[in-house]
Amino acid sequence: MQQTQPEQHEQELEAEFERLVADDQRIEPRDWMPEGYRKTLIRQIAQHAHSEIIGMQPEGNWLTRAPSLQRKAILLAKVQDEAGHGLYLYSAAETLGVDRAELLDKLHQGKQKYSSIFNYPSLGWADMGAIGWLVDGAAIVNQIPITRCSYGPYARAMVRICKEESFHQRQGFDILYTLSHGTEAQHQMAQDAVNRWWWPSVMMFGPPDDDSPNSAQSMKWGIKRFSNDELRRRFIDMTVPQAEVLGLSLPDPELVWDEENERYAHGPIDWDELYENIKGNGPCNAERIEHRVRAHEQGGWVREAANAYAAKHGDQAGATSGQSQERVA
Ligand code: BYC
Repeated sequence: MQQTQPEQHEQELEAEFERLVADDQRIEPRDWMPEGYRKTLIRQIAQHAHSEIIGMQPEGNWLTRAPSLQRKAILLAKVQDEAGHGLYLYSAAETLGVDRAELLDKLHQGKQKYSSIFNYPSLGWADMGAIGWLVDGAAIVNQIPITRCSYGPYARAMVRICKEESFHQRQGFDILYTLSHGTEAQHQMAQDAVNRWWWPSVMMFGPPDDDSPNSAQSMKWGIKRFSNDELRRRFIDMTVPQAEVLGLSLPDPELVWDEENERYAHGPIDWDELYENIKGNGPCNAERIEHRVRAHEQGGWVREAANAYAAKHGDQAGATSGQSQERVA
């Protein structure tokens, strides 16, 4: 059967897309892309952006209770970085033709996800150390490969984000090191926080490979470069020696060096805990969304003022653009 001209054109565009991906070049916003690729990116980038802004909550909880002015200033800078990461990522998602206001509505209505890790409570100051060391440590392992993602705006956003995450991880390590080498009570605080954040951090990488419906296609498209299990393994291998330097143990008696495979073997992961969390039944899911919706409503006047200012000054990138009614997330 003979092809119509539009069909032939579509095939050429698809071949060009596949060539760019195979050559490890970047797809840019105006390039043709398959609809599934666009949807997958919007899903992942939106979840990533939501994780950054929801991730401000467990630490925001401790800003007023930091033990010194210096610790407070550092934590404040870290939480502000996270807001910034959210903004880069919402901007990256907007290059795919969605509106950030629509993404935020989906987050608020529970129609889009954010990382499971932020549904755990931060119960003490040492949790700031454990979040920095383990959660940001896991984030770095997951995000460095995304600097090579096939979609240009996402990959470029990740370069700066990863640099900032390194500082975040380092500050967490420093908090834990100080506590671990302080009084016996401080050492116990650090150990307790690590005990509570270890398994959730291991789970952050997502379900095991044989239960990860999106991985195969995302890897073919160069959105993901490594599987969930591979990144999890790298995180564990990187973290165990750091725990030794901290003088803290990890809560897994089966964590031993496996000589033959040159990696750490670990105990069983409680996948039911992850699936329940993702379904909305983790310890803090409801609290996180309630807080987020309240903050959004209370910030409404800021968005109105920014839009009014942009309209007054004829700023095409502001409220006057049909693209986004809401420039301030
Ligand atoms: N939590 O097929 P799979 C940060 C979902 S923030 C919740 O493997 P995929 C920081 C998954 O979405 C860093 N949901 O999916 C901020 C999928 O559901 P849908 C956050 C999860 O996408 C502040 C389903 O399970 N990082 O560092 O191929 C302070 C099946 O999974 C989770 C990112 O967002 C989870 N843990 O792989 C401190 C990184 N895992 O969408 C630190 C970017 C899986 O089909 N994202 N699900 O309904 C990714 O790399 C990938 O999306 C994932 C999942 C590896 C997370």
